[in-house]
Amino acid sequence: MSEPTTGGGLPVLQYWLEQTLSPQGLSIWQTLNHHSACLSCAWGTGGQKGGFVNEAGEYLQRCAKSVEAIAAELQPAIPPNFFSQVKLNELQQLNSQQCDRLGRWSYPLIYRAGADKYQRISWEEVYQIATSALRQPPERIASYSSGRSSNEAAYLLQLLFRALGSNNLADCSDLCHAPSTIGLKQVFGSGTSMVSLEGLQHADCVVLVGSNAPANHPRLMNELIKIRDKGGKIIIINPQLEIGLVKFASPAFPIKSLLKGGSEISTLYLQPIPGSDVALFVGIQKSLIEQNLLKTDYLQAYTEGYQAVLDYAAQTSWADITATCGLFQEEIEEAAYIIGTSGRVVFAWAMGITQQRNGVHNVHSIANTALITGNAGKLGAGTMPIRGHSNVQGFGSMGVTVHLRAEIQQALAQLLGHPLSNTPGYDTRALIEAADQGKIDTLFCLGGNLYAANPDLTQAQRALSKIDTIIYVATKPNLGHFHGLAKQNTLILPVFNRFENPQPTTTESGNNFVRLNDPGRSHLQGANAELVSEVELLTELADRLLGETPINWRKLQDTRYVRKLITKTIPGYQQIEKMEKTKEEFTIDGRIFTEPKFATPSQKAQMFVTPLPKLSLPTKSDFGLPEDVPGIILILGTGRSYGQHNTVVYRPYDKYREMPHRHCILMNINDINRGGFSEHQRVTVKGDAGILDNIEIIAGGMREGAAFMFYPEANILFKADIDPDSGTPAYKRVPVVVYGGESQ
Ligand SMILES: Nc1nc2c(c(=O)[nH]1)N[C@H]1C(S)=C(S)[C@@H](COP(=O)(O)OP(=O)(O)OC[C@H]3O[C@@H](n4cnc5c(=O)[nH]c(N)nc54)[C@H](O)[C@@H]3O)O[C@H]1N2
Ligand SMILES: Nc1nc2c(c(=O)[nH]1)N[C@H]1C(S)=C(S)[C@@H](COP(=O)(O)OP(=O)(O)OC[C@H]3O[C@@H](n4cnc5c(=O)[nH]c(N)nc54)[C@H](O)[C@@H]3O)O[C@H]1N2
Ligand code: SF4
Ligand SMILES: [Mo]
Repeated sequence: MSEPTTGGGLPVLQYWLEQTLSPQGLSIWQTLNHHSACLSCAWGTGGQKGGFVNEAGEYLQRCAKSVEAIAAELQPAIPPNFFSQVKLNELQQLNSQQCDRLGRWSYPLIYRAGADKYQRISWEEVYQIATSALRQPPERIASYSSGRSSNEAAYLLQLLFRALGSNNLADCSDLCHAPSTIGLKQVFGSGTSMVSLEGLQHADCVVLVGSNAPANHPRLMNELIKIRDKGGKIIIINPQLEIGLVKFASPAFPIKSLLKGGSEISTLYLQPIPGSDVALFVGIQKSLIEQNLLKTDYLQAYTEGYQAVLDYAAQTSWADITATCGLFQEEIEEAAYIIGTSGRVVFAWAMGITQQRNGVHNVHSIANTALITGNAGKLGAGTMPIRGHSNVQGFGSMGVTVHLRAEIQQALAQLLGHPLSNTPGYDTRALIEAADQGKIDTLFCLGGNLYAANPDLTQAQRALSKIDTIIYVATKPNLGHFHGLAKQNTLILPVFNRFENPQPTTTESGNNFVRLNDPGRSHLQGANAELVSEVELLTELADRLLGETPINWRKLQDTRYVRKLITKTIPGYQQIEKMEKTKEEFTIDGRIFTEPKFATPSQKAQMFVTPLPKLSLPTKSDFGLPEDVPGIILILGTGRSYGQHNTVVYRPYDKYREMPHRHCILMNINDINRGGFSEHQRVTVKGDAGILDNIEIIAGGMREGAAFMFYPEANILFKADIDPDSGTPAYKRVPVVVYGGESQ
C-alpha cells in the first residue's frame, strides 16, 4: 500500500463505482433515491427531499458508508435449507464479515439448548414462546436495542415494557453517547446537540474532539471544508493523527479534490494522552483567564456555578495540566487563543470523549469552555455531540432509556392508566451484570449485537447463557446470534429494514431533525420469506400479552396512530402527527438554543468543576508477567476501521491507517523501537480479561504510549471499566501489555 496523505478521495469513489455498477447496482441506486433517511450514521442525510439531500436542503450529500449499508441490506436471503445443513459449531467459526455475508434473515429460527443446529419455526410458535417468556416478573425481563429501528418501533418497545411493569430498557447509547446526554442535561437542561446543521454553517471555528468523522460521519467533512474555505479555523483534539482530519478529498468538491488532492481540515491538531481531555480543557480555560479572553458579562448573566470553575482552572498548575495531558503549554495557549478570538465556536465530539472513565466530566469540561467564551445559545455556536446510529437519538426521545424524563413518565402513566414502576431499570452494563448474577429470565433485543458490543466477551457470553430466553429481532446475522446464546431458547426474528417497511416511519438525526421515511418494498418479499415489520411484531406481542385496554395495540399496527401517541406524550414532537399528510420534516422544539436561555429551571446554564483525571499505568506484573519480559505497556483505544459499521465488518482492511487486516495494532514508531519490536512483527496483546496472539504491528500516527485496535475483536481483551456517572465503558483507555512471541 502506498501511504495515504488524504482522507476520502479516490478509494471512496472506487467503492461507489464498484458497488453502484455491480449487478446489485440498480437496486442500490433505487434505494439511494428512496425517500428515507440514510441507514448508517446520525448525520441524517436523505428523507422527503430525496436520498441525496441534507437537512439544509443541499444536494450531493450521500457518502460511501451509506452505499455500504444499503448493499449489505440488499443481499439475498439465507437459503431455506441452510440451517438444516450447517451446525452451530460451524457458524461459531465465522468472523463478523462472514456472518454478515450469509445474507438476510427471512424466516424465524430457534436454537434450543442442547441441539446442534438452529431450526426454522412458525410465527405462531414464536408468539407462544415469546409471550410466555415475557410473562415473567417485570424486574426479570429486559430489552436491549440499537438505533436503527424507527421512532414508531422504539416508542412501542418502551410502551410495551412500561406496560408490563419493567423499566429495563437498555440501549446501545449506554455504550456510546450516554455521557453526552447526561452531562448536557445537567448543564443545559437538554441532552442533545444545541446546534442545527444551519447553525454549524455559521460557525467560524469548530473544535472537533475525539471524532473520526472522515470515516464515521463523512458528510460532516463538507461542513468543515466550507468553514475553512471562508477563513474559519478547525481545532482537532485526538491522540491519533487521523489522516482525513488533516486533509480530506470530498466528492462534493470535485475540482479541489482533483487539483489540490483535497482540502486542508485542521488548523491546529493536538494529540493528548488518551483519557486526558479534561486536563486539556481545564488548561484552555486557564489560558483564557490568563489571556483575558473570558466573557464575564455572559457568565454573570446566563450561567450559575462559574466562579468555582474559574477558580479551579486558575488554581490548577500548568505542571499538573501538561503532565496529565502530555501537551506543551504553548499548544494549549494556541488553542485557547483561537477559541477565545473566534466569533462563533462549535464544540463537537464523539467517542474519544464519551468512552472514558470520566466521560461526563469530559462533557462538562467542554461545556464549561463553551460557556466561558460565550459560545452557547447563539447561532453558529454551541455544544454538538455527534451521534452514532442513524436513529439512536430518536430511541432516547421515544423513552427507550433508563433515565426517563419526568414529563414523559407522567404522560405515559396517564396513557396506561397506572403509575410506571418505580424500580430503576438496567442500562446495558447493569443488564450484563444482572444477567451474570442470574437475575434475568427473558431478553428482547430490538436489533444490535449485545454480545460483541460489550467489553469482556467471555463475561458477555456467560451472562447471556444464564438468561432463559433471548429473542433477537434482526435484519442480518451477526456474531451475537451464534455466540450470545440463551440457557433454553434463542430466537431470531427477521424484520424489514427502514426502506422496506410497509408503512411510513420516522427517525431523528443527531441535529434534532425528524425525517419521514416513505413505505417501501423488500426484494425478499415472495414465496418463502416471512419477514414482518418491527411495528407489527411489537403490537402483536403486546396485544397477546396485554389485551385491548387501555391501549388498543392492534390499532397501533397503523403507524399513524403511534405518531398520534407520540404527539401526546413526547415533548417537542407535536408536529409528528401531521407529518404523513404534510410531508414536512421538522426540527424538534426546545433543543436548538440560539438565545442563551436554556432548559434548566433557572434558564441559566449550570457549570460543574471538572477534576483532572488521575491516569496511571499498570505494570507487567499486574498482567501476571515478569517485569523483565521484553515488551511494553500501552494505552489501547478501540474503535472502528474505515470498512465497518460497529460490530459488523464490511471490509477487513483500513486503507487510511494502512492496517491491512483486522488483527493489527497501530503504534507509534518510538514505542515499536522502545519495546524492541519491528514493524509488521507479530506480537501478543494482553489486557485484564484476555489475550490476542499473532497481532501485526503497524507503525502509524499514534501519540507515544497510545495504541489502536479494531473492535469488536479487541473486546475479548478487557473488563468493563465504567464511568460511574453514566455507566459507559472506557473503550478508549484500555491498558494492555504488548510483548513478543507466544502468550504466557
Ligand atoms: N462508517 C461508520 N460510521 C459510523 C459507525 C461505524 O462503525 N462505521 N458507527 C456509528 C456509531 S454507533 C458511532 S458512536 C459513531 C462513532 O464515531 P467516532 O466516535 O468518530 O468513532 P471511533 O472509531 O469510536 O473513534 C473516535 C475517535 O476518538 C479518538 N480518541 C481515542 N481516545 C481519545 C481520547 O482520549 N481523547 C480524544 N480527544 N480522542 C480520542 C480516536 O483516535 C478516534 O479517532 O460513528 C457512527 N458512524
Ligand atoms: N471496544 C469497543 N466496543 C464498542 C465501541 C467501541 O468504540 N469500542 N463502540 C460502542 C458503540 S458507540 C456502540 S453504538 C455499540 C454498537 O452496538 P450495537 O448497536 O448493539 O451493534 P451493531 O453492530 O450496530 O448492530 C448490528 C446489527 O443490527 C441489526 N440491524 C441492522 N438494522 C436493523 C434494523 O433495521 N432492525 C433490526 N431489528 N435490526 C437491525 C443487524 O442484525 C446487525 O447485525 O458498540 C459499542 N462497543
Ligand atoms: S454522512 Fe452519515 S447520514 Fe450522511 S450519507 Fe454518510 S452515513 Fe449517511
Ligand atoms: Mo455508537
